Amino acid sequence: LAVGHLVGALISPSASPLLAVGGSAIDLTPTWLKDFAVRTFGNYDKVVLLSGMIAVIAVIGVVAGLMCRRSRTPGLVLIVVLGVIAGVAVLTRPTAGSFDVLAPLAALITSAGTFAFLHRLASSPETGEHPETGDSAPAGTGSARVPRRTLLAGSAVVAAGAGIAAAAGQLVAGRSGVEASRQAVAQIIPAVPAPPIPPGADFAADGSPTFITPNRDFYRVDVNLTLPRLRAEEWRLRIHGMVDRETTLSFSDPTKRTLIERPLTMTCVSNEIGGPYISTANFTGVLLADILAEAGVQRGADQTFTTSVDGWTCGSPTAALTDPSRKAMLVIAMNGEPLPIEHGFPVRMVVPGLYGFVSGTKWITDLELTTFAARQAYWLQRGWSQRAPIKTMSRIDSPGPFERVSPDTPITGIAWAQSRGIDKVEVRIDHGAWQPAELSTEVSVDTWRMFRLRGRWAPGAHVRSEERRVGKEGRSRWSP
Ligand SMILES: Nc1nc2c(c(=O)[nH]1)N[C@H]1C(S)=C(S)[C@@H](COP(=O)(O)O)O[C@H]1N2
Ligand SMILES: [Mo]
Repeated sequence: LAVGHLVGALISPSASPLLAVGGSAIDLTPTWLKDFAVRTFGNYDKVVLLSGMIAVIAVIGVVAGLMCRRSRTPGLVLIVVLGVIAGVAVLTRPTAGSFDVLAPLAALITSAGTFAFLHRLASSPETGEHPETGDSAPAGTGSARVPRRTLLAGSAVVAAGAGIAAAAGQLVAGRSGVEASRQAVAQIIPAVPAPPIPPGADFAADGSPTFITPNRDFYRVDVNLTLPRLRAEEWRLRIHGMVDRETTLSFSDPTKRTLIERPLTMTCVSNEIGGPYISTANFTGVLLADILAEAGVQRGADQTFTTSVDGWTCGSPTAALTDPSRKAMLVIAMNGEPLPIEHGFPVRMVVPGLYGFVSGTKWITDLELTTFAARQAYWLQRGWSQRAPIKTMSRIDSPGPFERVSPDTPITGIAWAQSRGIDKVEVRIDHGAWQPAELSTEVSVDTWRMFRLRGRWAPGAHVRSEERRVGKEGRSRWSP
């Protein structure tokens, strides 16, 4: 596995057998299981998946070892079976190239060779285990101890070799030049900068989030076990399908256009009540409405189907991208710096008012005008909605669950209804009367709004509930 990972790192991020099998597992996971994993492990879901895979392979290895006391055939068969699974996983990744197969092949050959070598050491007549009978030689006899030591030494050398290969693989993968390419991007200065965030835009001193989320704290959701490696100078965006003029953009293209910067709140549909998958940043980019107008969208192209460099796909309603008041963007910078790699470097899409899975394509490389009838994107194939406008929601941030606070601690939180805006938030304690909360200064209808309720609370345990009301949309309520 380690050798396969190293060879894979030299070829492409998805060629590593371990990562390819993990990626396929993510794509094949039924939605209920994926929801369970996100709910239970949160941002650690990928670590849990990879650790689980390694644990399963270790158990298979132990079982195989026990089966090979008499003959090495079961072990070799198992290696070939695992090798074929890895080969199939690698070759069926959406971005697989023909060289990718070298990684699982290297893993298979190395595994077979290593296994044969260790099996010979283990079954040489002087070792403790006798291959014919499986009996142990009497402990402490000189003839048994020395070869057993040889076997242990052989295993240690193999383990060390694997460790070095795995570490080298990680090192090579990390040195792909993407961070260097990101550092080399000249400072991105928007022609139309975002207005300064007004005082009173958050209640951070009383426990709400800060209005702008620093990049390192911005929530991250994607199906990637490894980050794609796409350098700015290699980036191309092909615009095609139901358009009058096909075009291909390169990275110098957006930087030459009028760059606008604006604060937007992004949200993930997988965010649970009280959950963390919501953040706000100042995004800099170009308006998709302009780019699509240049390409000339043909009548009937109701879906804009975008693909990222690793093959993930996304279907957005074209009307939301061409509507100039919506201000959907191709984004190249976030909070004043080039997009962080995990947030889509070099270019991503952001559309206010739509959940990320139908609008937020990171590492975008292909944009096709088509119809909803013609193509189904990644999450639609897995049972999620075709059109996914962000719903009105809220979250109480402070006091936290089971927190002990003084009786006059303010209750603070956030409410959001991107593209419509928040008019009012009401809070109630236990099952008392609804009380209107104070709202933070509104920055735009596309960003979250903070609320705060001051008062003096009676000692003891309380439950909190809140109500949001947004324009014409009416009320919705729950008790988190
Ligand atoms: N290439 C790619 N883009 C993607 C995704 C993905 O899995 N792959 N996930 C989407 C989802 S579900 C969300 S909510 C947003 C999250 O963007 P962020 O990680 O920058 O917060 O990215 C979207 N873009
Ligand atoms: Mo999402």
